[in-house]
Amino acid sequence: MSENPIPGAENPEKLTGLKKGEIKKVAAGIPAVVSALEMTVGEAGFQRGMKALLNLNQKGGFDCPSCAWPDPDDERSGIAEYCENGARAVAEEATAKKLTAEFFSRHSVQELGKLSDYEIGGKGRIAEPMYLPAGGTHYQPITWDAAFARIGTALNKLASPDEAVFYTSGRTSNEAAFLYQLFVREFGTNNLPDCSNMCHESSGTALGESLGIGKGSVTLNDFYHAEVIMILGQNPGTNHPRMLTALQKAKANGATIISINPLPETGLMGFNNPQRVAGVLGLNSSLTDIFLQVKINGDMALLKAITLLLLEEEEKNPGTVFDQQFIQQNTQGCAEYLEDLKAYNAQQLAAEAGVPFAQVQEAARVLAGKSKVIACWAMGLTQHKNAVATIKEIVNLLLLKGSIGKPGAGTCPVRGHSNVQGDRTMGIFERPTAKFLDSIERNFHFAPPRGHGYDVVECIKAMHAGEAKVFFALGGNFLSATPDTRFTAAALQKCELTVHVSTKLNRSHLVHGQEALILPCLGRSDKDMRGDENRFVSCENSMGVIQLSRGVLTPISEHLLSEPEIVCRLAKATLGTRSNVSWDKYAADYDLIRNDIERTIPGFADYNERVRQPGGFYLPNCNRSGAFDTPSGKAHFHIAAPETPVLKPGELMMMTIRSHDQFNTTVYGLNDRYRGIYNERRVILMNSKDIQERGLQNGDLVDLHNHFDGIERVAHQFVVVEYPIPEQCTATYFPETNVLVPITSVAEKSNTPTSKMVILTVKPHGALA
Ligand SMILES: Nc1nc2c(c(=O)[nH]1)N[C@H]1C(S)=C(S)[C@@H](COP(=O)(O)OP(=O)(O)OC[C@H]3O[C@@H](n4cnc5c(=O)[nH]c(N)nc54)[C@H](O)[C@@H]3O)O[C@H]1N2
Ligand SMILES: Nc1nc2c(c(=O)[nH]1)N[C@H]1C(S)=C(S)[C@@H](COP(=O)(O)OP(=O)(O)OC[C@H]3O[C@@H](n4cnc5c(=O)[nH]c(N)nc54)[C@H](O)[C@@H]3O)O[C@H]1N2
Ligand SMILES: [Mo]
Repeated sequence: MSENPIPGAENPEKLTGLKKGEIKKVAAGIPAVVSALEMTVGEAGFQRGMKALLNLNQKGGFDCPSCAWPDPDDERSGIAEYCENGARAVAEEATAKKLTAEFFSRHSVQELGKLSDYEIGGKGRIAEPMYLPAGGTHYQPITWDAAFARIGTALNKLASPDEAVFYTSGRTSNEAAFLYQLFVREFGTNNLPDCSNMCHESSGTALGESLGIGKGSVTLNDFYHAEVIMILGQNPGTNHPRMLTALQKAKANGATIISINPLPETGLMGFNNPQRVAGVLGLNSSLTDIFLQVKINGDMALLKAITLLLLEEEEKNPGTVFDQQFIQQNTQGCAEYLEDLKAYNAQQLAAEAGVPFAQVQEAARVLAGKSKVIACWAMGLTQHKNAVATIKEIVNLLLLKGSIGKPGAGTCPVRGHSNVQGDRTMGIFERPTAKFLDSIERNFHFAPPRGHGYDVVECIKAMHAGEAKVFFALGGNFLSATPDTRFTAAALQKCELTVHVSTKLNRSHLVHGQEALILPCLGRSDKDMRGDENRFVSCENSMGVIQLSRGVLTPISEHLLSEPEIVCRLAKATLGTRSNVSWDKYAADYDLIRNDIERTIPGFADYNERVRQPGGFYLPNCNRSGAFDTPSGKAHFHIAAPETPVLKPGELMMMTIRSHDQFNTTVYGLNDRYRGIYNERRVILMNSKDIQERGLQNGDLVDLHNHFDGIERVAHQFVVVEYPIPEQCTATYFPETNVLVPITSVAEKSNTPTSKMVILTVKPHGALA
């Protein structure tokens, strides 16, 4: 059995009462607009809510905190360039409800831990700094000065700077992220784990090794010139709704869309564009032309099957399918890759992937005749043991088609958090390059540590082993987002001090170290006033565009600080006269932070001037200009075999995914409208045959068991929902099932938890293990 449950660490294993509806055929349209408006206005009040929505993603307004999909470079929708889920993310932040010291004096930490994530999130914005002393039962107010002094003392007492860990979630602005890593490195460690470690780390690793840059190569404009768009392991209807608008336009321009997913996700299948009259009136367009319903992690086998069919066609008619000139001039390892590929059998690969061979042939036929291909992917690919190899397989296919570095073609890892890509650009990385550290050293005149720091999984293990003692988080909800909840909760409890810079209350505040602090900060939609100036910060979207973000709402409390100010005061309190950096200067004037980013990080020339231009500016991207920043200067083919897990009798594969009503660990509601699931999050989507084989029925109550590494992990009380998902595959929502994701099951090279591949046995609720 994994560690004993720690009070407050998990969502209560309580059911809320499933109501089943139909799986929706189209996404968005009127219901989405209505639901978004209702929520924003309901949470924030009419004036506040409308003000926020009217400024969302407008040039000069604030960047939507919901995802990293780019805004159009040219015209933006007059009403609001937002989607239902963007509006909900804003509603969460713009809420008029607030948590003051009085709230915390009325509710003990233990009592709050008994609430569900949905209930916790609904409590409101944290309104003042709060402190939980050792042995305390209730958070109590603390002044900002005393809070920073407390952290400084705890950090300076450590035997080594490496005993502290500094986590970042992806909503942090470029300015705050740059200062944060600068402080952490001057303090003396590279322990900078971030949410990216659990998210697109596999993409960064694969693309870096194959193409010389860890970011995608396409711009939004490329979508409008593409001939084929492949979408693998992504549910844009829920998680990147504005992407559907781009896909719709691409399709109108003639692109064929191939979707690869175990689930027929509503947004991919059909889409109503709420920004257009036709969409609001309910006229829908189907998006996907070819749907390949792979088994979980069948992607590598499927990609190889497609590529093998392409190779056969190319051999019959040389020069008609592959771009031989591109391959010759720009790549290395092609001949070896094709040699290896020939050893496979396409029909067997298709069977392994679980996709009918005729459909694979159809996809190959489409790809054979086209030369401008975009591949998009997200968590369905990155959170697997062989994620890096699978993403390299996508690159192999694009390289054969010469589909990188020309208009209408390229790589598109669709990022999650709205500034997760920017945080990495700013140096939030536990394994910084020597070039980056040299630049820090040159510009700031201190010697940054050179050894690698901890990523997310490593830092959990270090805290669990007592080797890391202070945990600091700039945003996020570490406990609920990370794997193996019981193990992680025990790890956090072993810390001397846990600190969270947060907008809203979450479970990570409730399972804490001996002492704990919550530091409340301004969110994206909040005004950041200094004198009568409303200051702005900047972010980088999924396609490398840097744009300013300026809030419009009056903060709910005068006690909130901006993230850059928090970092400056933390640095001063910790480093004092030891520091070479003028922290006061940065806190007073963000232009000075941007000037120093410009000096330190390539691509930011004239940062202050260009960020003020409407729409911002693009960072340089070697792939986009046809170059590959690898040691050889060439793009690399990589060879790897598909890895189909061998399931023991009775075992199933489980992917942990997002419902429509959540943003990661923030639960907006209990519905997953597109999948026809209402009022319940404790569900397991199963194939009808798997249900029958276990003597179960639709609606039965089951417990989920995982036995990885000889440890038993159990999550109780899930309702069986019959769903069109391939046999042996199941799906549940995170964070509820993070108790089942083993901390020791990670992707090769990227160390990302394998959140899309948990091996399960499903038993009637209450049955003995
Ligand atoms: N509204 C909203 N927006 C969000 C978020 C949110 O929680 N809510 N989160 C943000 C963040 S941080 C991120 S990273 C993104 C996440 O965006 P997504 O990656 O779309 O999120 P998931 O729900 O994890 O969906 C994974 C998709 O992959 C499929 N899948 C699972 N396993 C496999 C597999 O083995 N192969 C294939 N081909 N497909 C598979 C699932 O069926 C599902 O459609 O969204 C961002 N935007
Ligand atoms: N099983 C499973 N686990 C997963 C995933 C999965 O698919 N399956 N997905 C993984 C992925 S892709 C990601 S990115 C991680 C997400 O991991 P995190 O980024 O750590 O989690 P979030 O839920 O996005 O963080 C929400 C909290 O951020 C705080 N917050 C919101 N806005 C702001 C702000 O502007 N400033 C500050 N300082 N705080 C703010 C609020 O207090 C809120 O409670 O989860 C990962 N975990
Ligand atoms: Mo993410």
